[in-house]
Amino acid sequence: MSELYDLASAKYAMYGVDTEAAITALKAIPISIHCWQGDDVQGFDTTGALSGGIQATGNYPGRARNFDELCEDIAFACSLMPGVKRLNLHASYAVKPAGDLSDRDEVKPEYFRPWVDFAKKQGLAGIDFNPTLFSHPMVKNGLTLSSPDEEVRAFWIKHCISCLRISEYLADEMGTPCLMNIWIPDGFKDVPADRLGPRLRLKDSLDKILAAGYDKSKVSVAVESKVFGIGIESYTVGSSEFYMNYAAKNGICCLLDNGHYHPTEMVSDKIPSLLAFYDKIALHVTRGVRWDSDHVILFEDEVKEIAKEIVRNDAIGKVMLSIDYFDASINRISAWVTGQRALEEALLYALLLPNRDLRKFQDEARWTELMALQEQYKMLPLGAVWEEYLRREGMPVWYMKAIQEYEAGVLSKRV
Ligand code: RNT
Ligand code: ZN
Repeated sequence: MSELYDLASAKYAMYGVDTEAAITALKAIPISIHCWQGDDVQGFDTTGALSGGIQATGNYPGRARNFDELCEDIAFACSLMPGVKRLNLHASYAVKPAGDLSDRDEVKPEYFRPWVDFAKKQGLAGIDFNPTLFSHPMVKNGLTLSSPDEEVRAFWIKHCISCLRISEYLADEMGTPCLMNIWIPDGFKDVPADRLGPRLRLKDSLDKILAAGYDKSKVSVAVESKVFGIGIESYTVGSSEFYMNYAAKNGICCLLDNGHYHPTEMVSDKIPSLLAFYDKIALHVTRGVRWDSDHVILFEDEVKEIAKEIVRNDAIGKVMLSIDYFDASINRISAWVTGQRALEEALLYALLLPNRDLRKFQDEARWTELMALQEQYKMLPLGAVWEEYLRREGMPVWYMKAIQEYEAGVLSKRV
């Protein structure tokens, strides 16, 4: 143990906070690592551009172009990310046998066996899954599950049901439940003539997907709302109100992506609202800069607030955490690591807060002390505890040297 850590520990102890307990708790919080940061959300089943109102910008060299390269990159990134890690996959990352021309509606569990083998070999704690309802020719006029075209709806319903089977398979194989999250890009660029019709069709499609049945002890189904996307500015079918009501009435989960709300709307404030009603909630942690830009997460205020709401409400086991961003303008592995570490840092920050005292100040209306203590606390030696945590996880504090070596030895050869 370093001298610096000992001093930090003593300092936190003055506030009644145990740094050892915080490190132990942090180490056990699973974070699902999104596979799509490694290849700019390309996937393996289409060659076309990314669509659906989401965009990865930049052309930094070294993008993973296939399963082997993506696995190599994820494994390396994981070697620099502390804590318990899960893997978050999209259906578009199916590994099909050569010559298999089946479409997304026929996606099968066996296509994910190579991922299961990889995850087990890497010691990942589980796999989460997402049907992929974008970047595909069956997204017609920008619509999927809410399309007025019955054939389009049927295709995507079948896709989602196939994904339920894959999610069950992943849960069986990994021995931990799988979160299956549905996000659709459906919406309109300009003022719609009918706002209700698409939502009723989406509701009906979701009903049909859930009616297919799935093992609830193995799979949690979540729906991810959004306010708008690029090219889909005026109306989004899967809005926050729509999905919150749908999830509440149908016993499924809400997934909150903190890039998916108006800029002054805070996901940190939504977490306790949902905790009052739901056993479980899911998060996509990202960083929106002026819009849902999916920048790399940094150790910033809103991420800290999100972490605080999870920790101080004893909701660590109730909130399923995934990271979700895609930056193609910098080294993609560094992007993964910086973002995952920022979320871990925020969780550590939250775990080290004197939450009992702060709550007492609030309950006793001691606003002056509440403000002063919250501010003073920001100056405590968090970095020393963070470095000790990394040391115990066997990871370097400054990881750029490893990234640069990997870039020279592996990424730069991908031409
Ligand atoms: C899009 C959503 C969605 C995607 C991934 C690829 O705005 O955030 O979660 O980022 O599914
Ligand atoms: Zn998301």
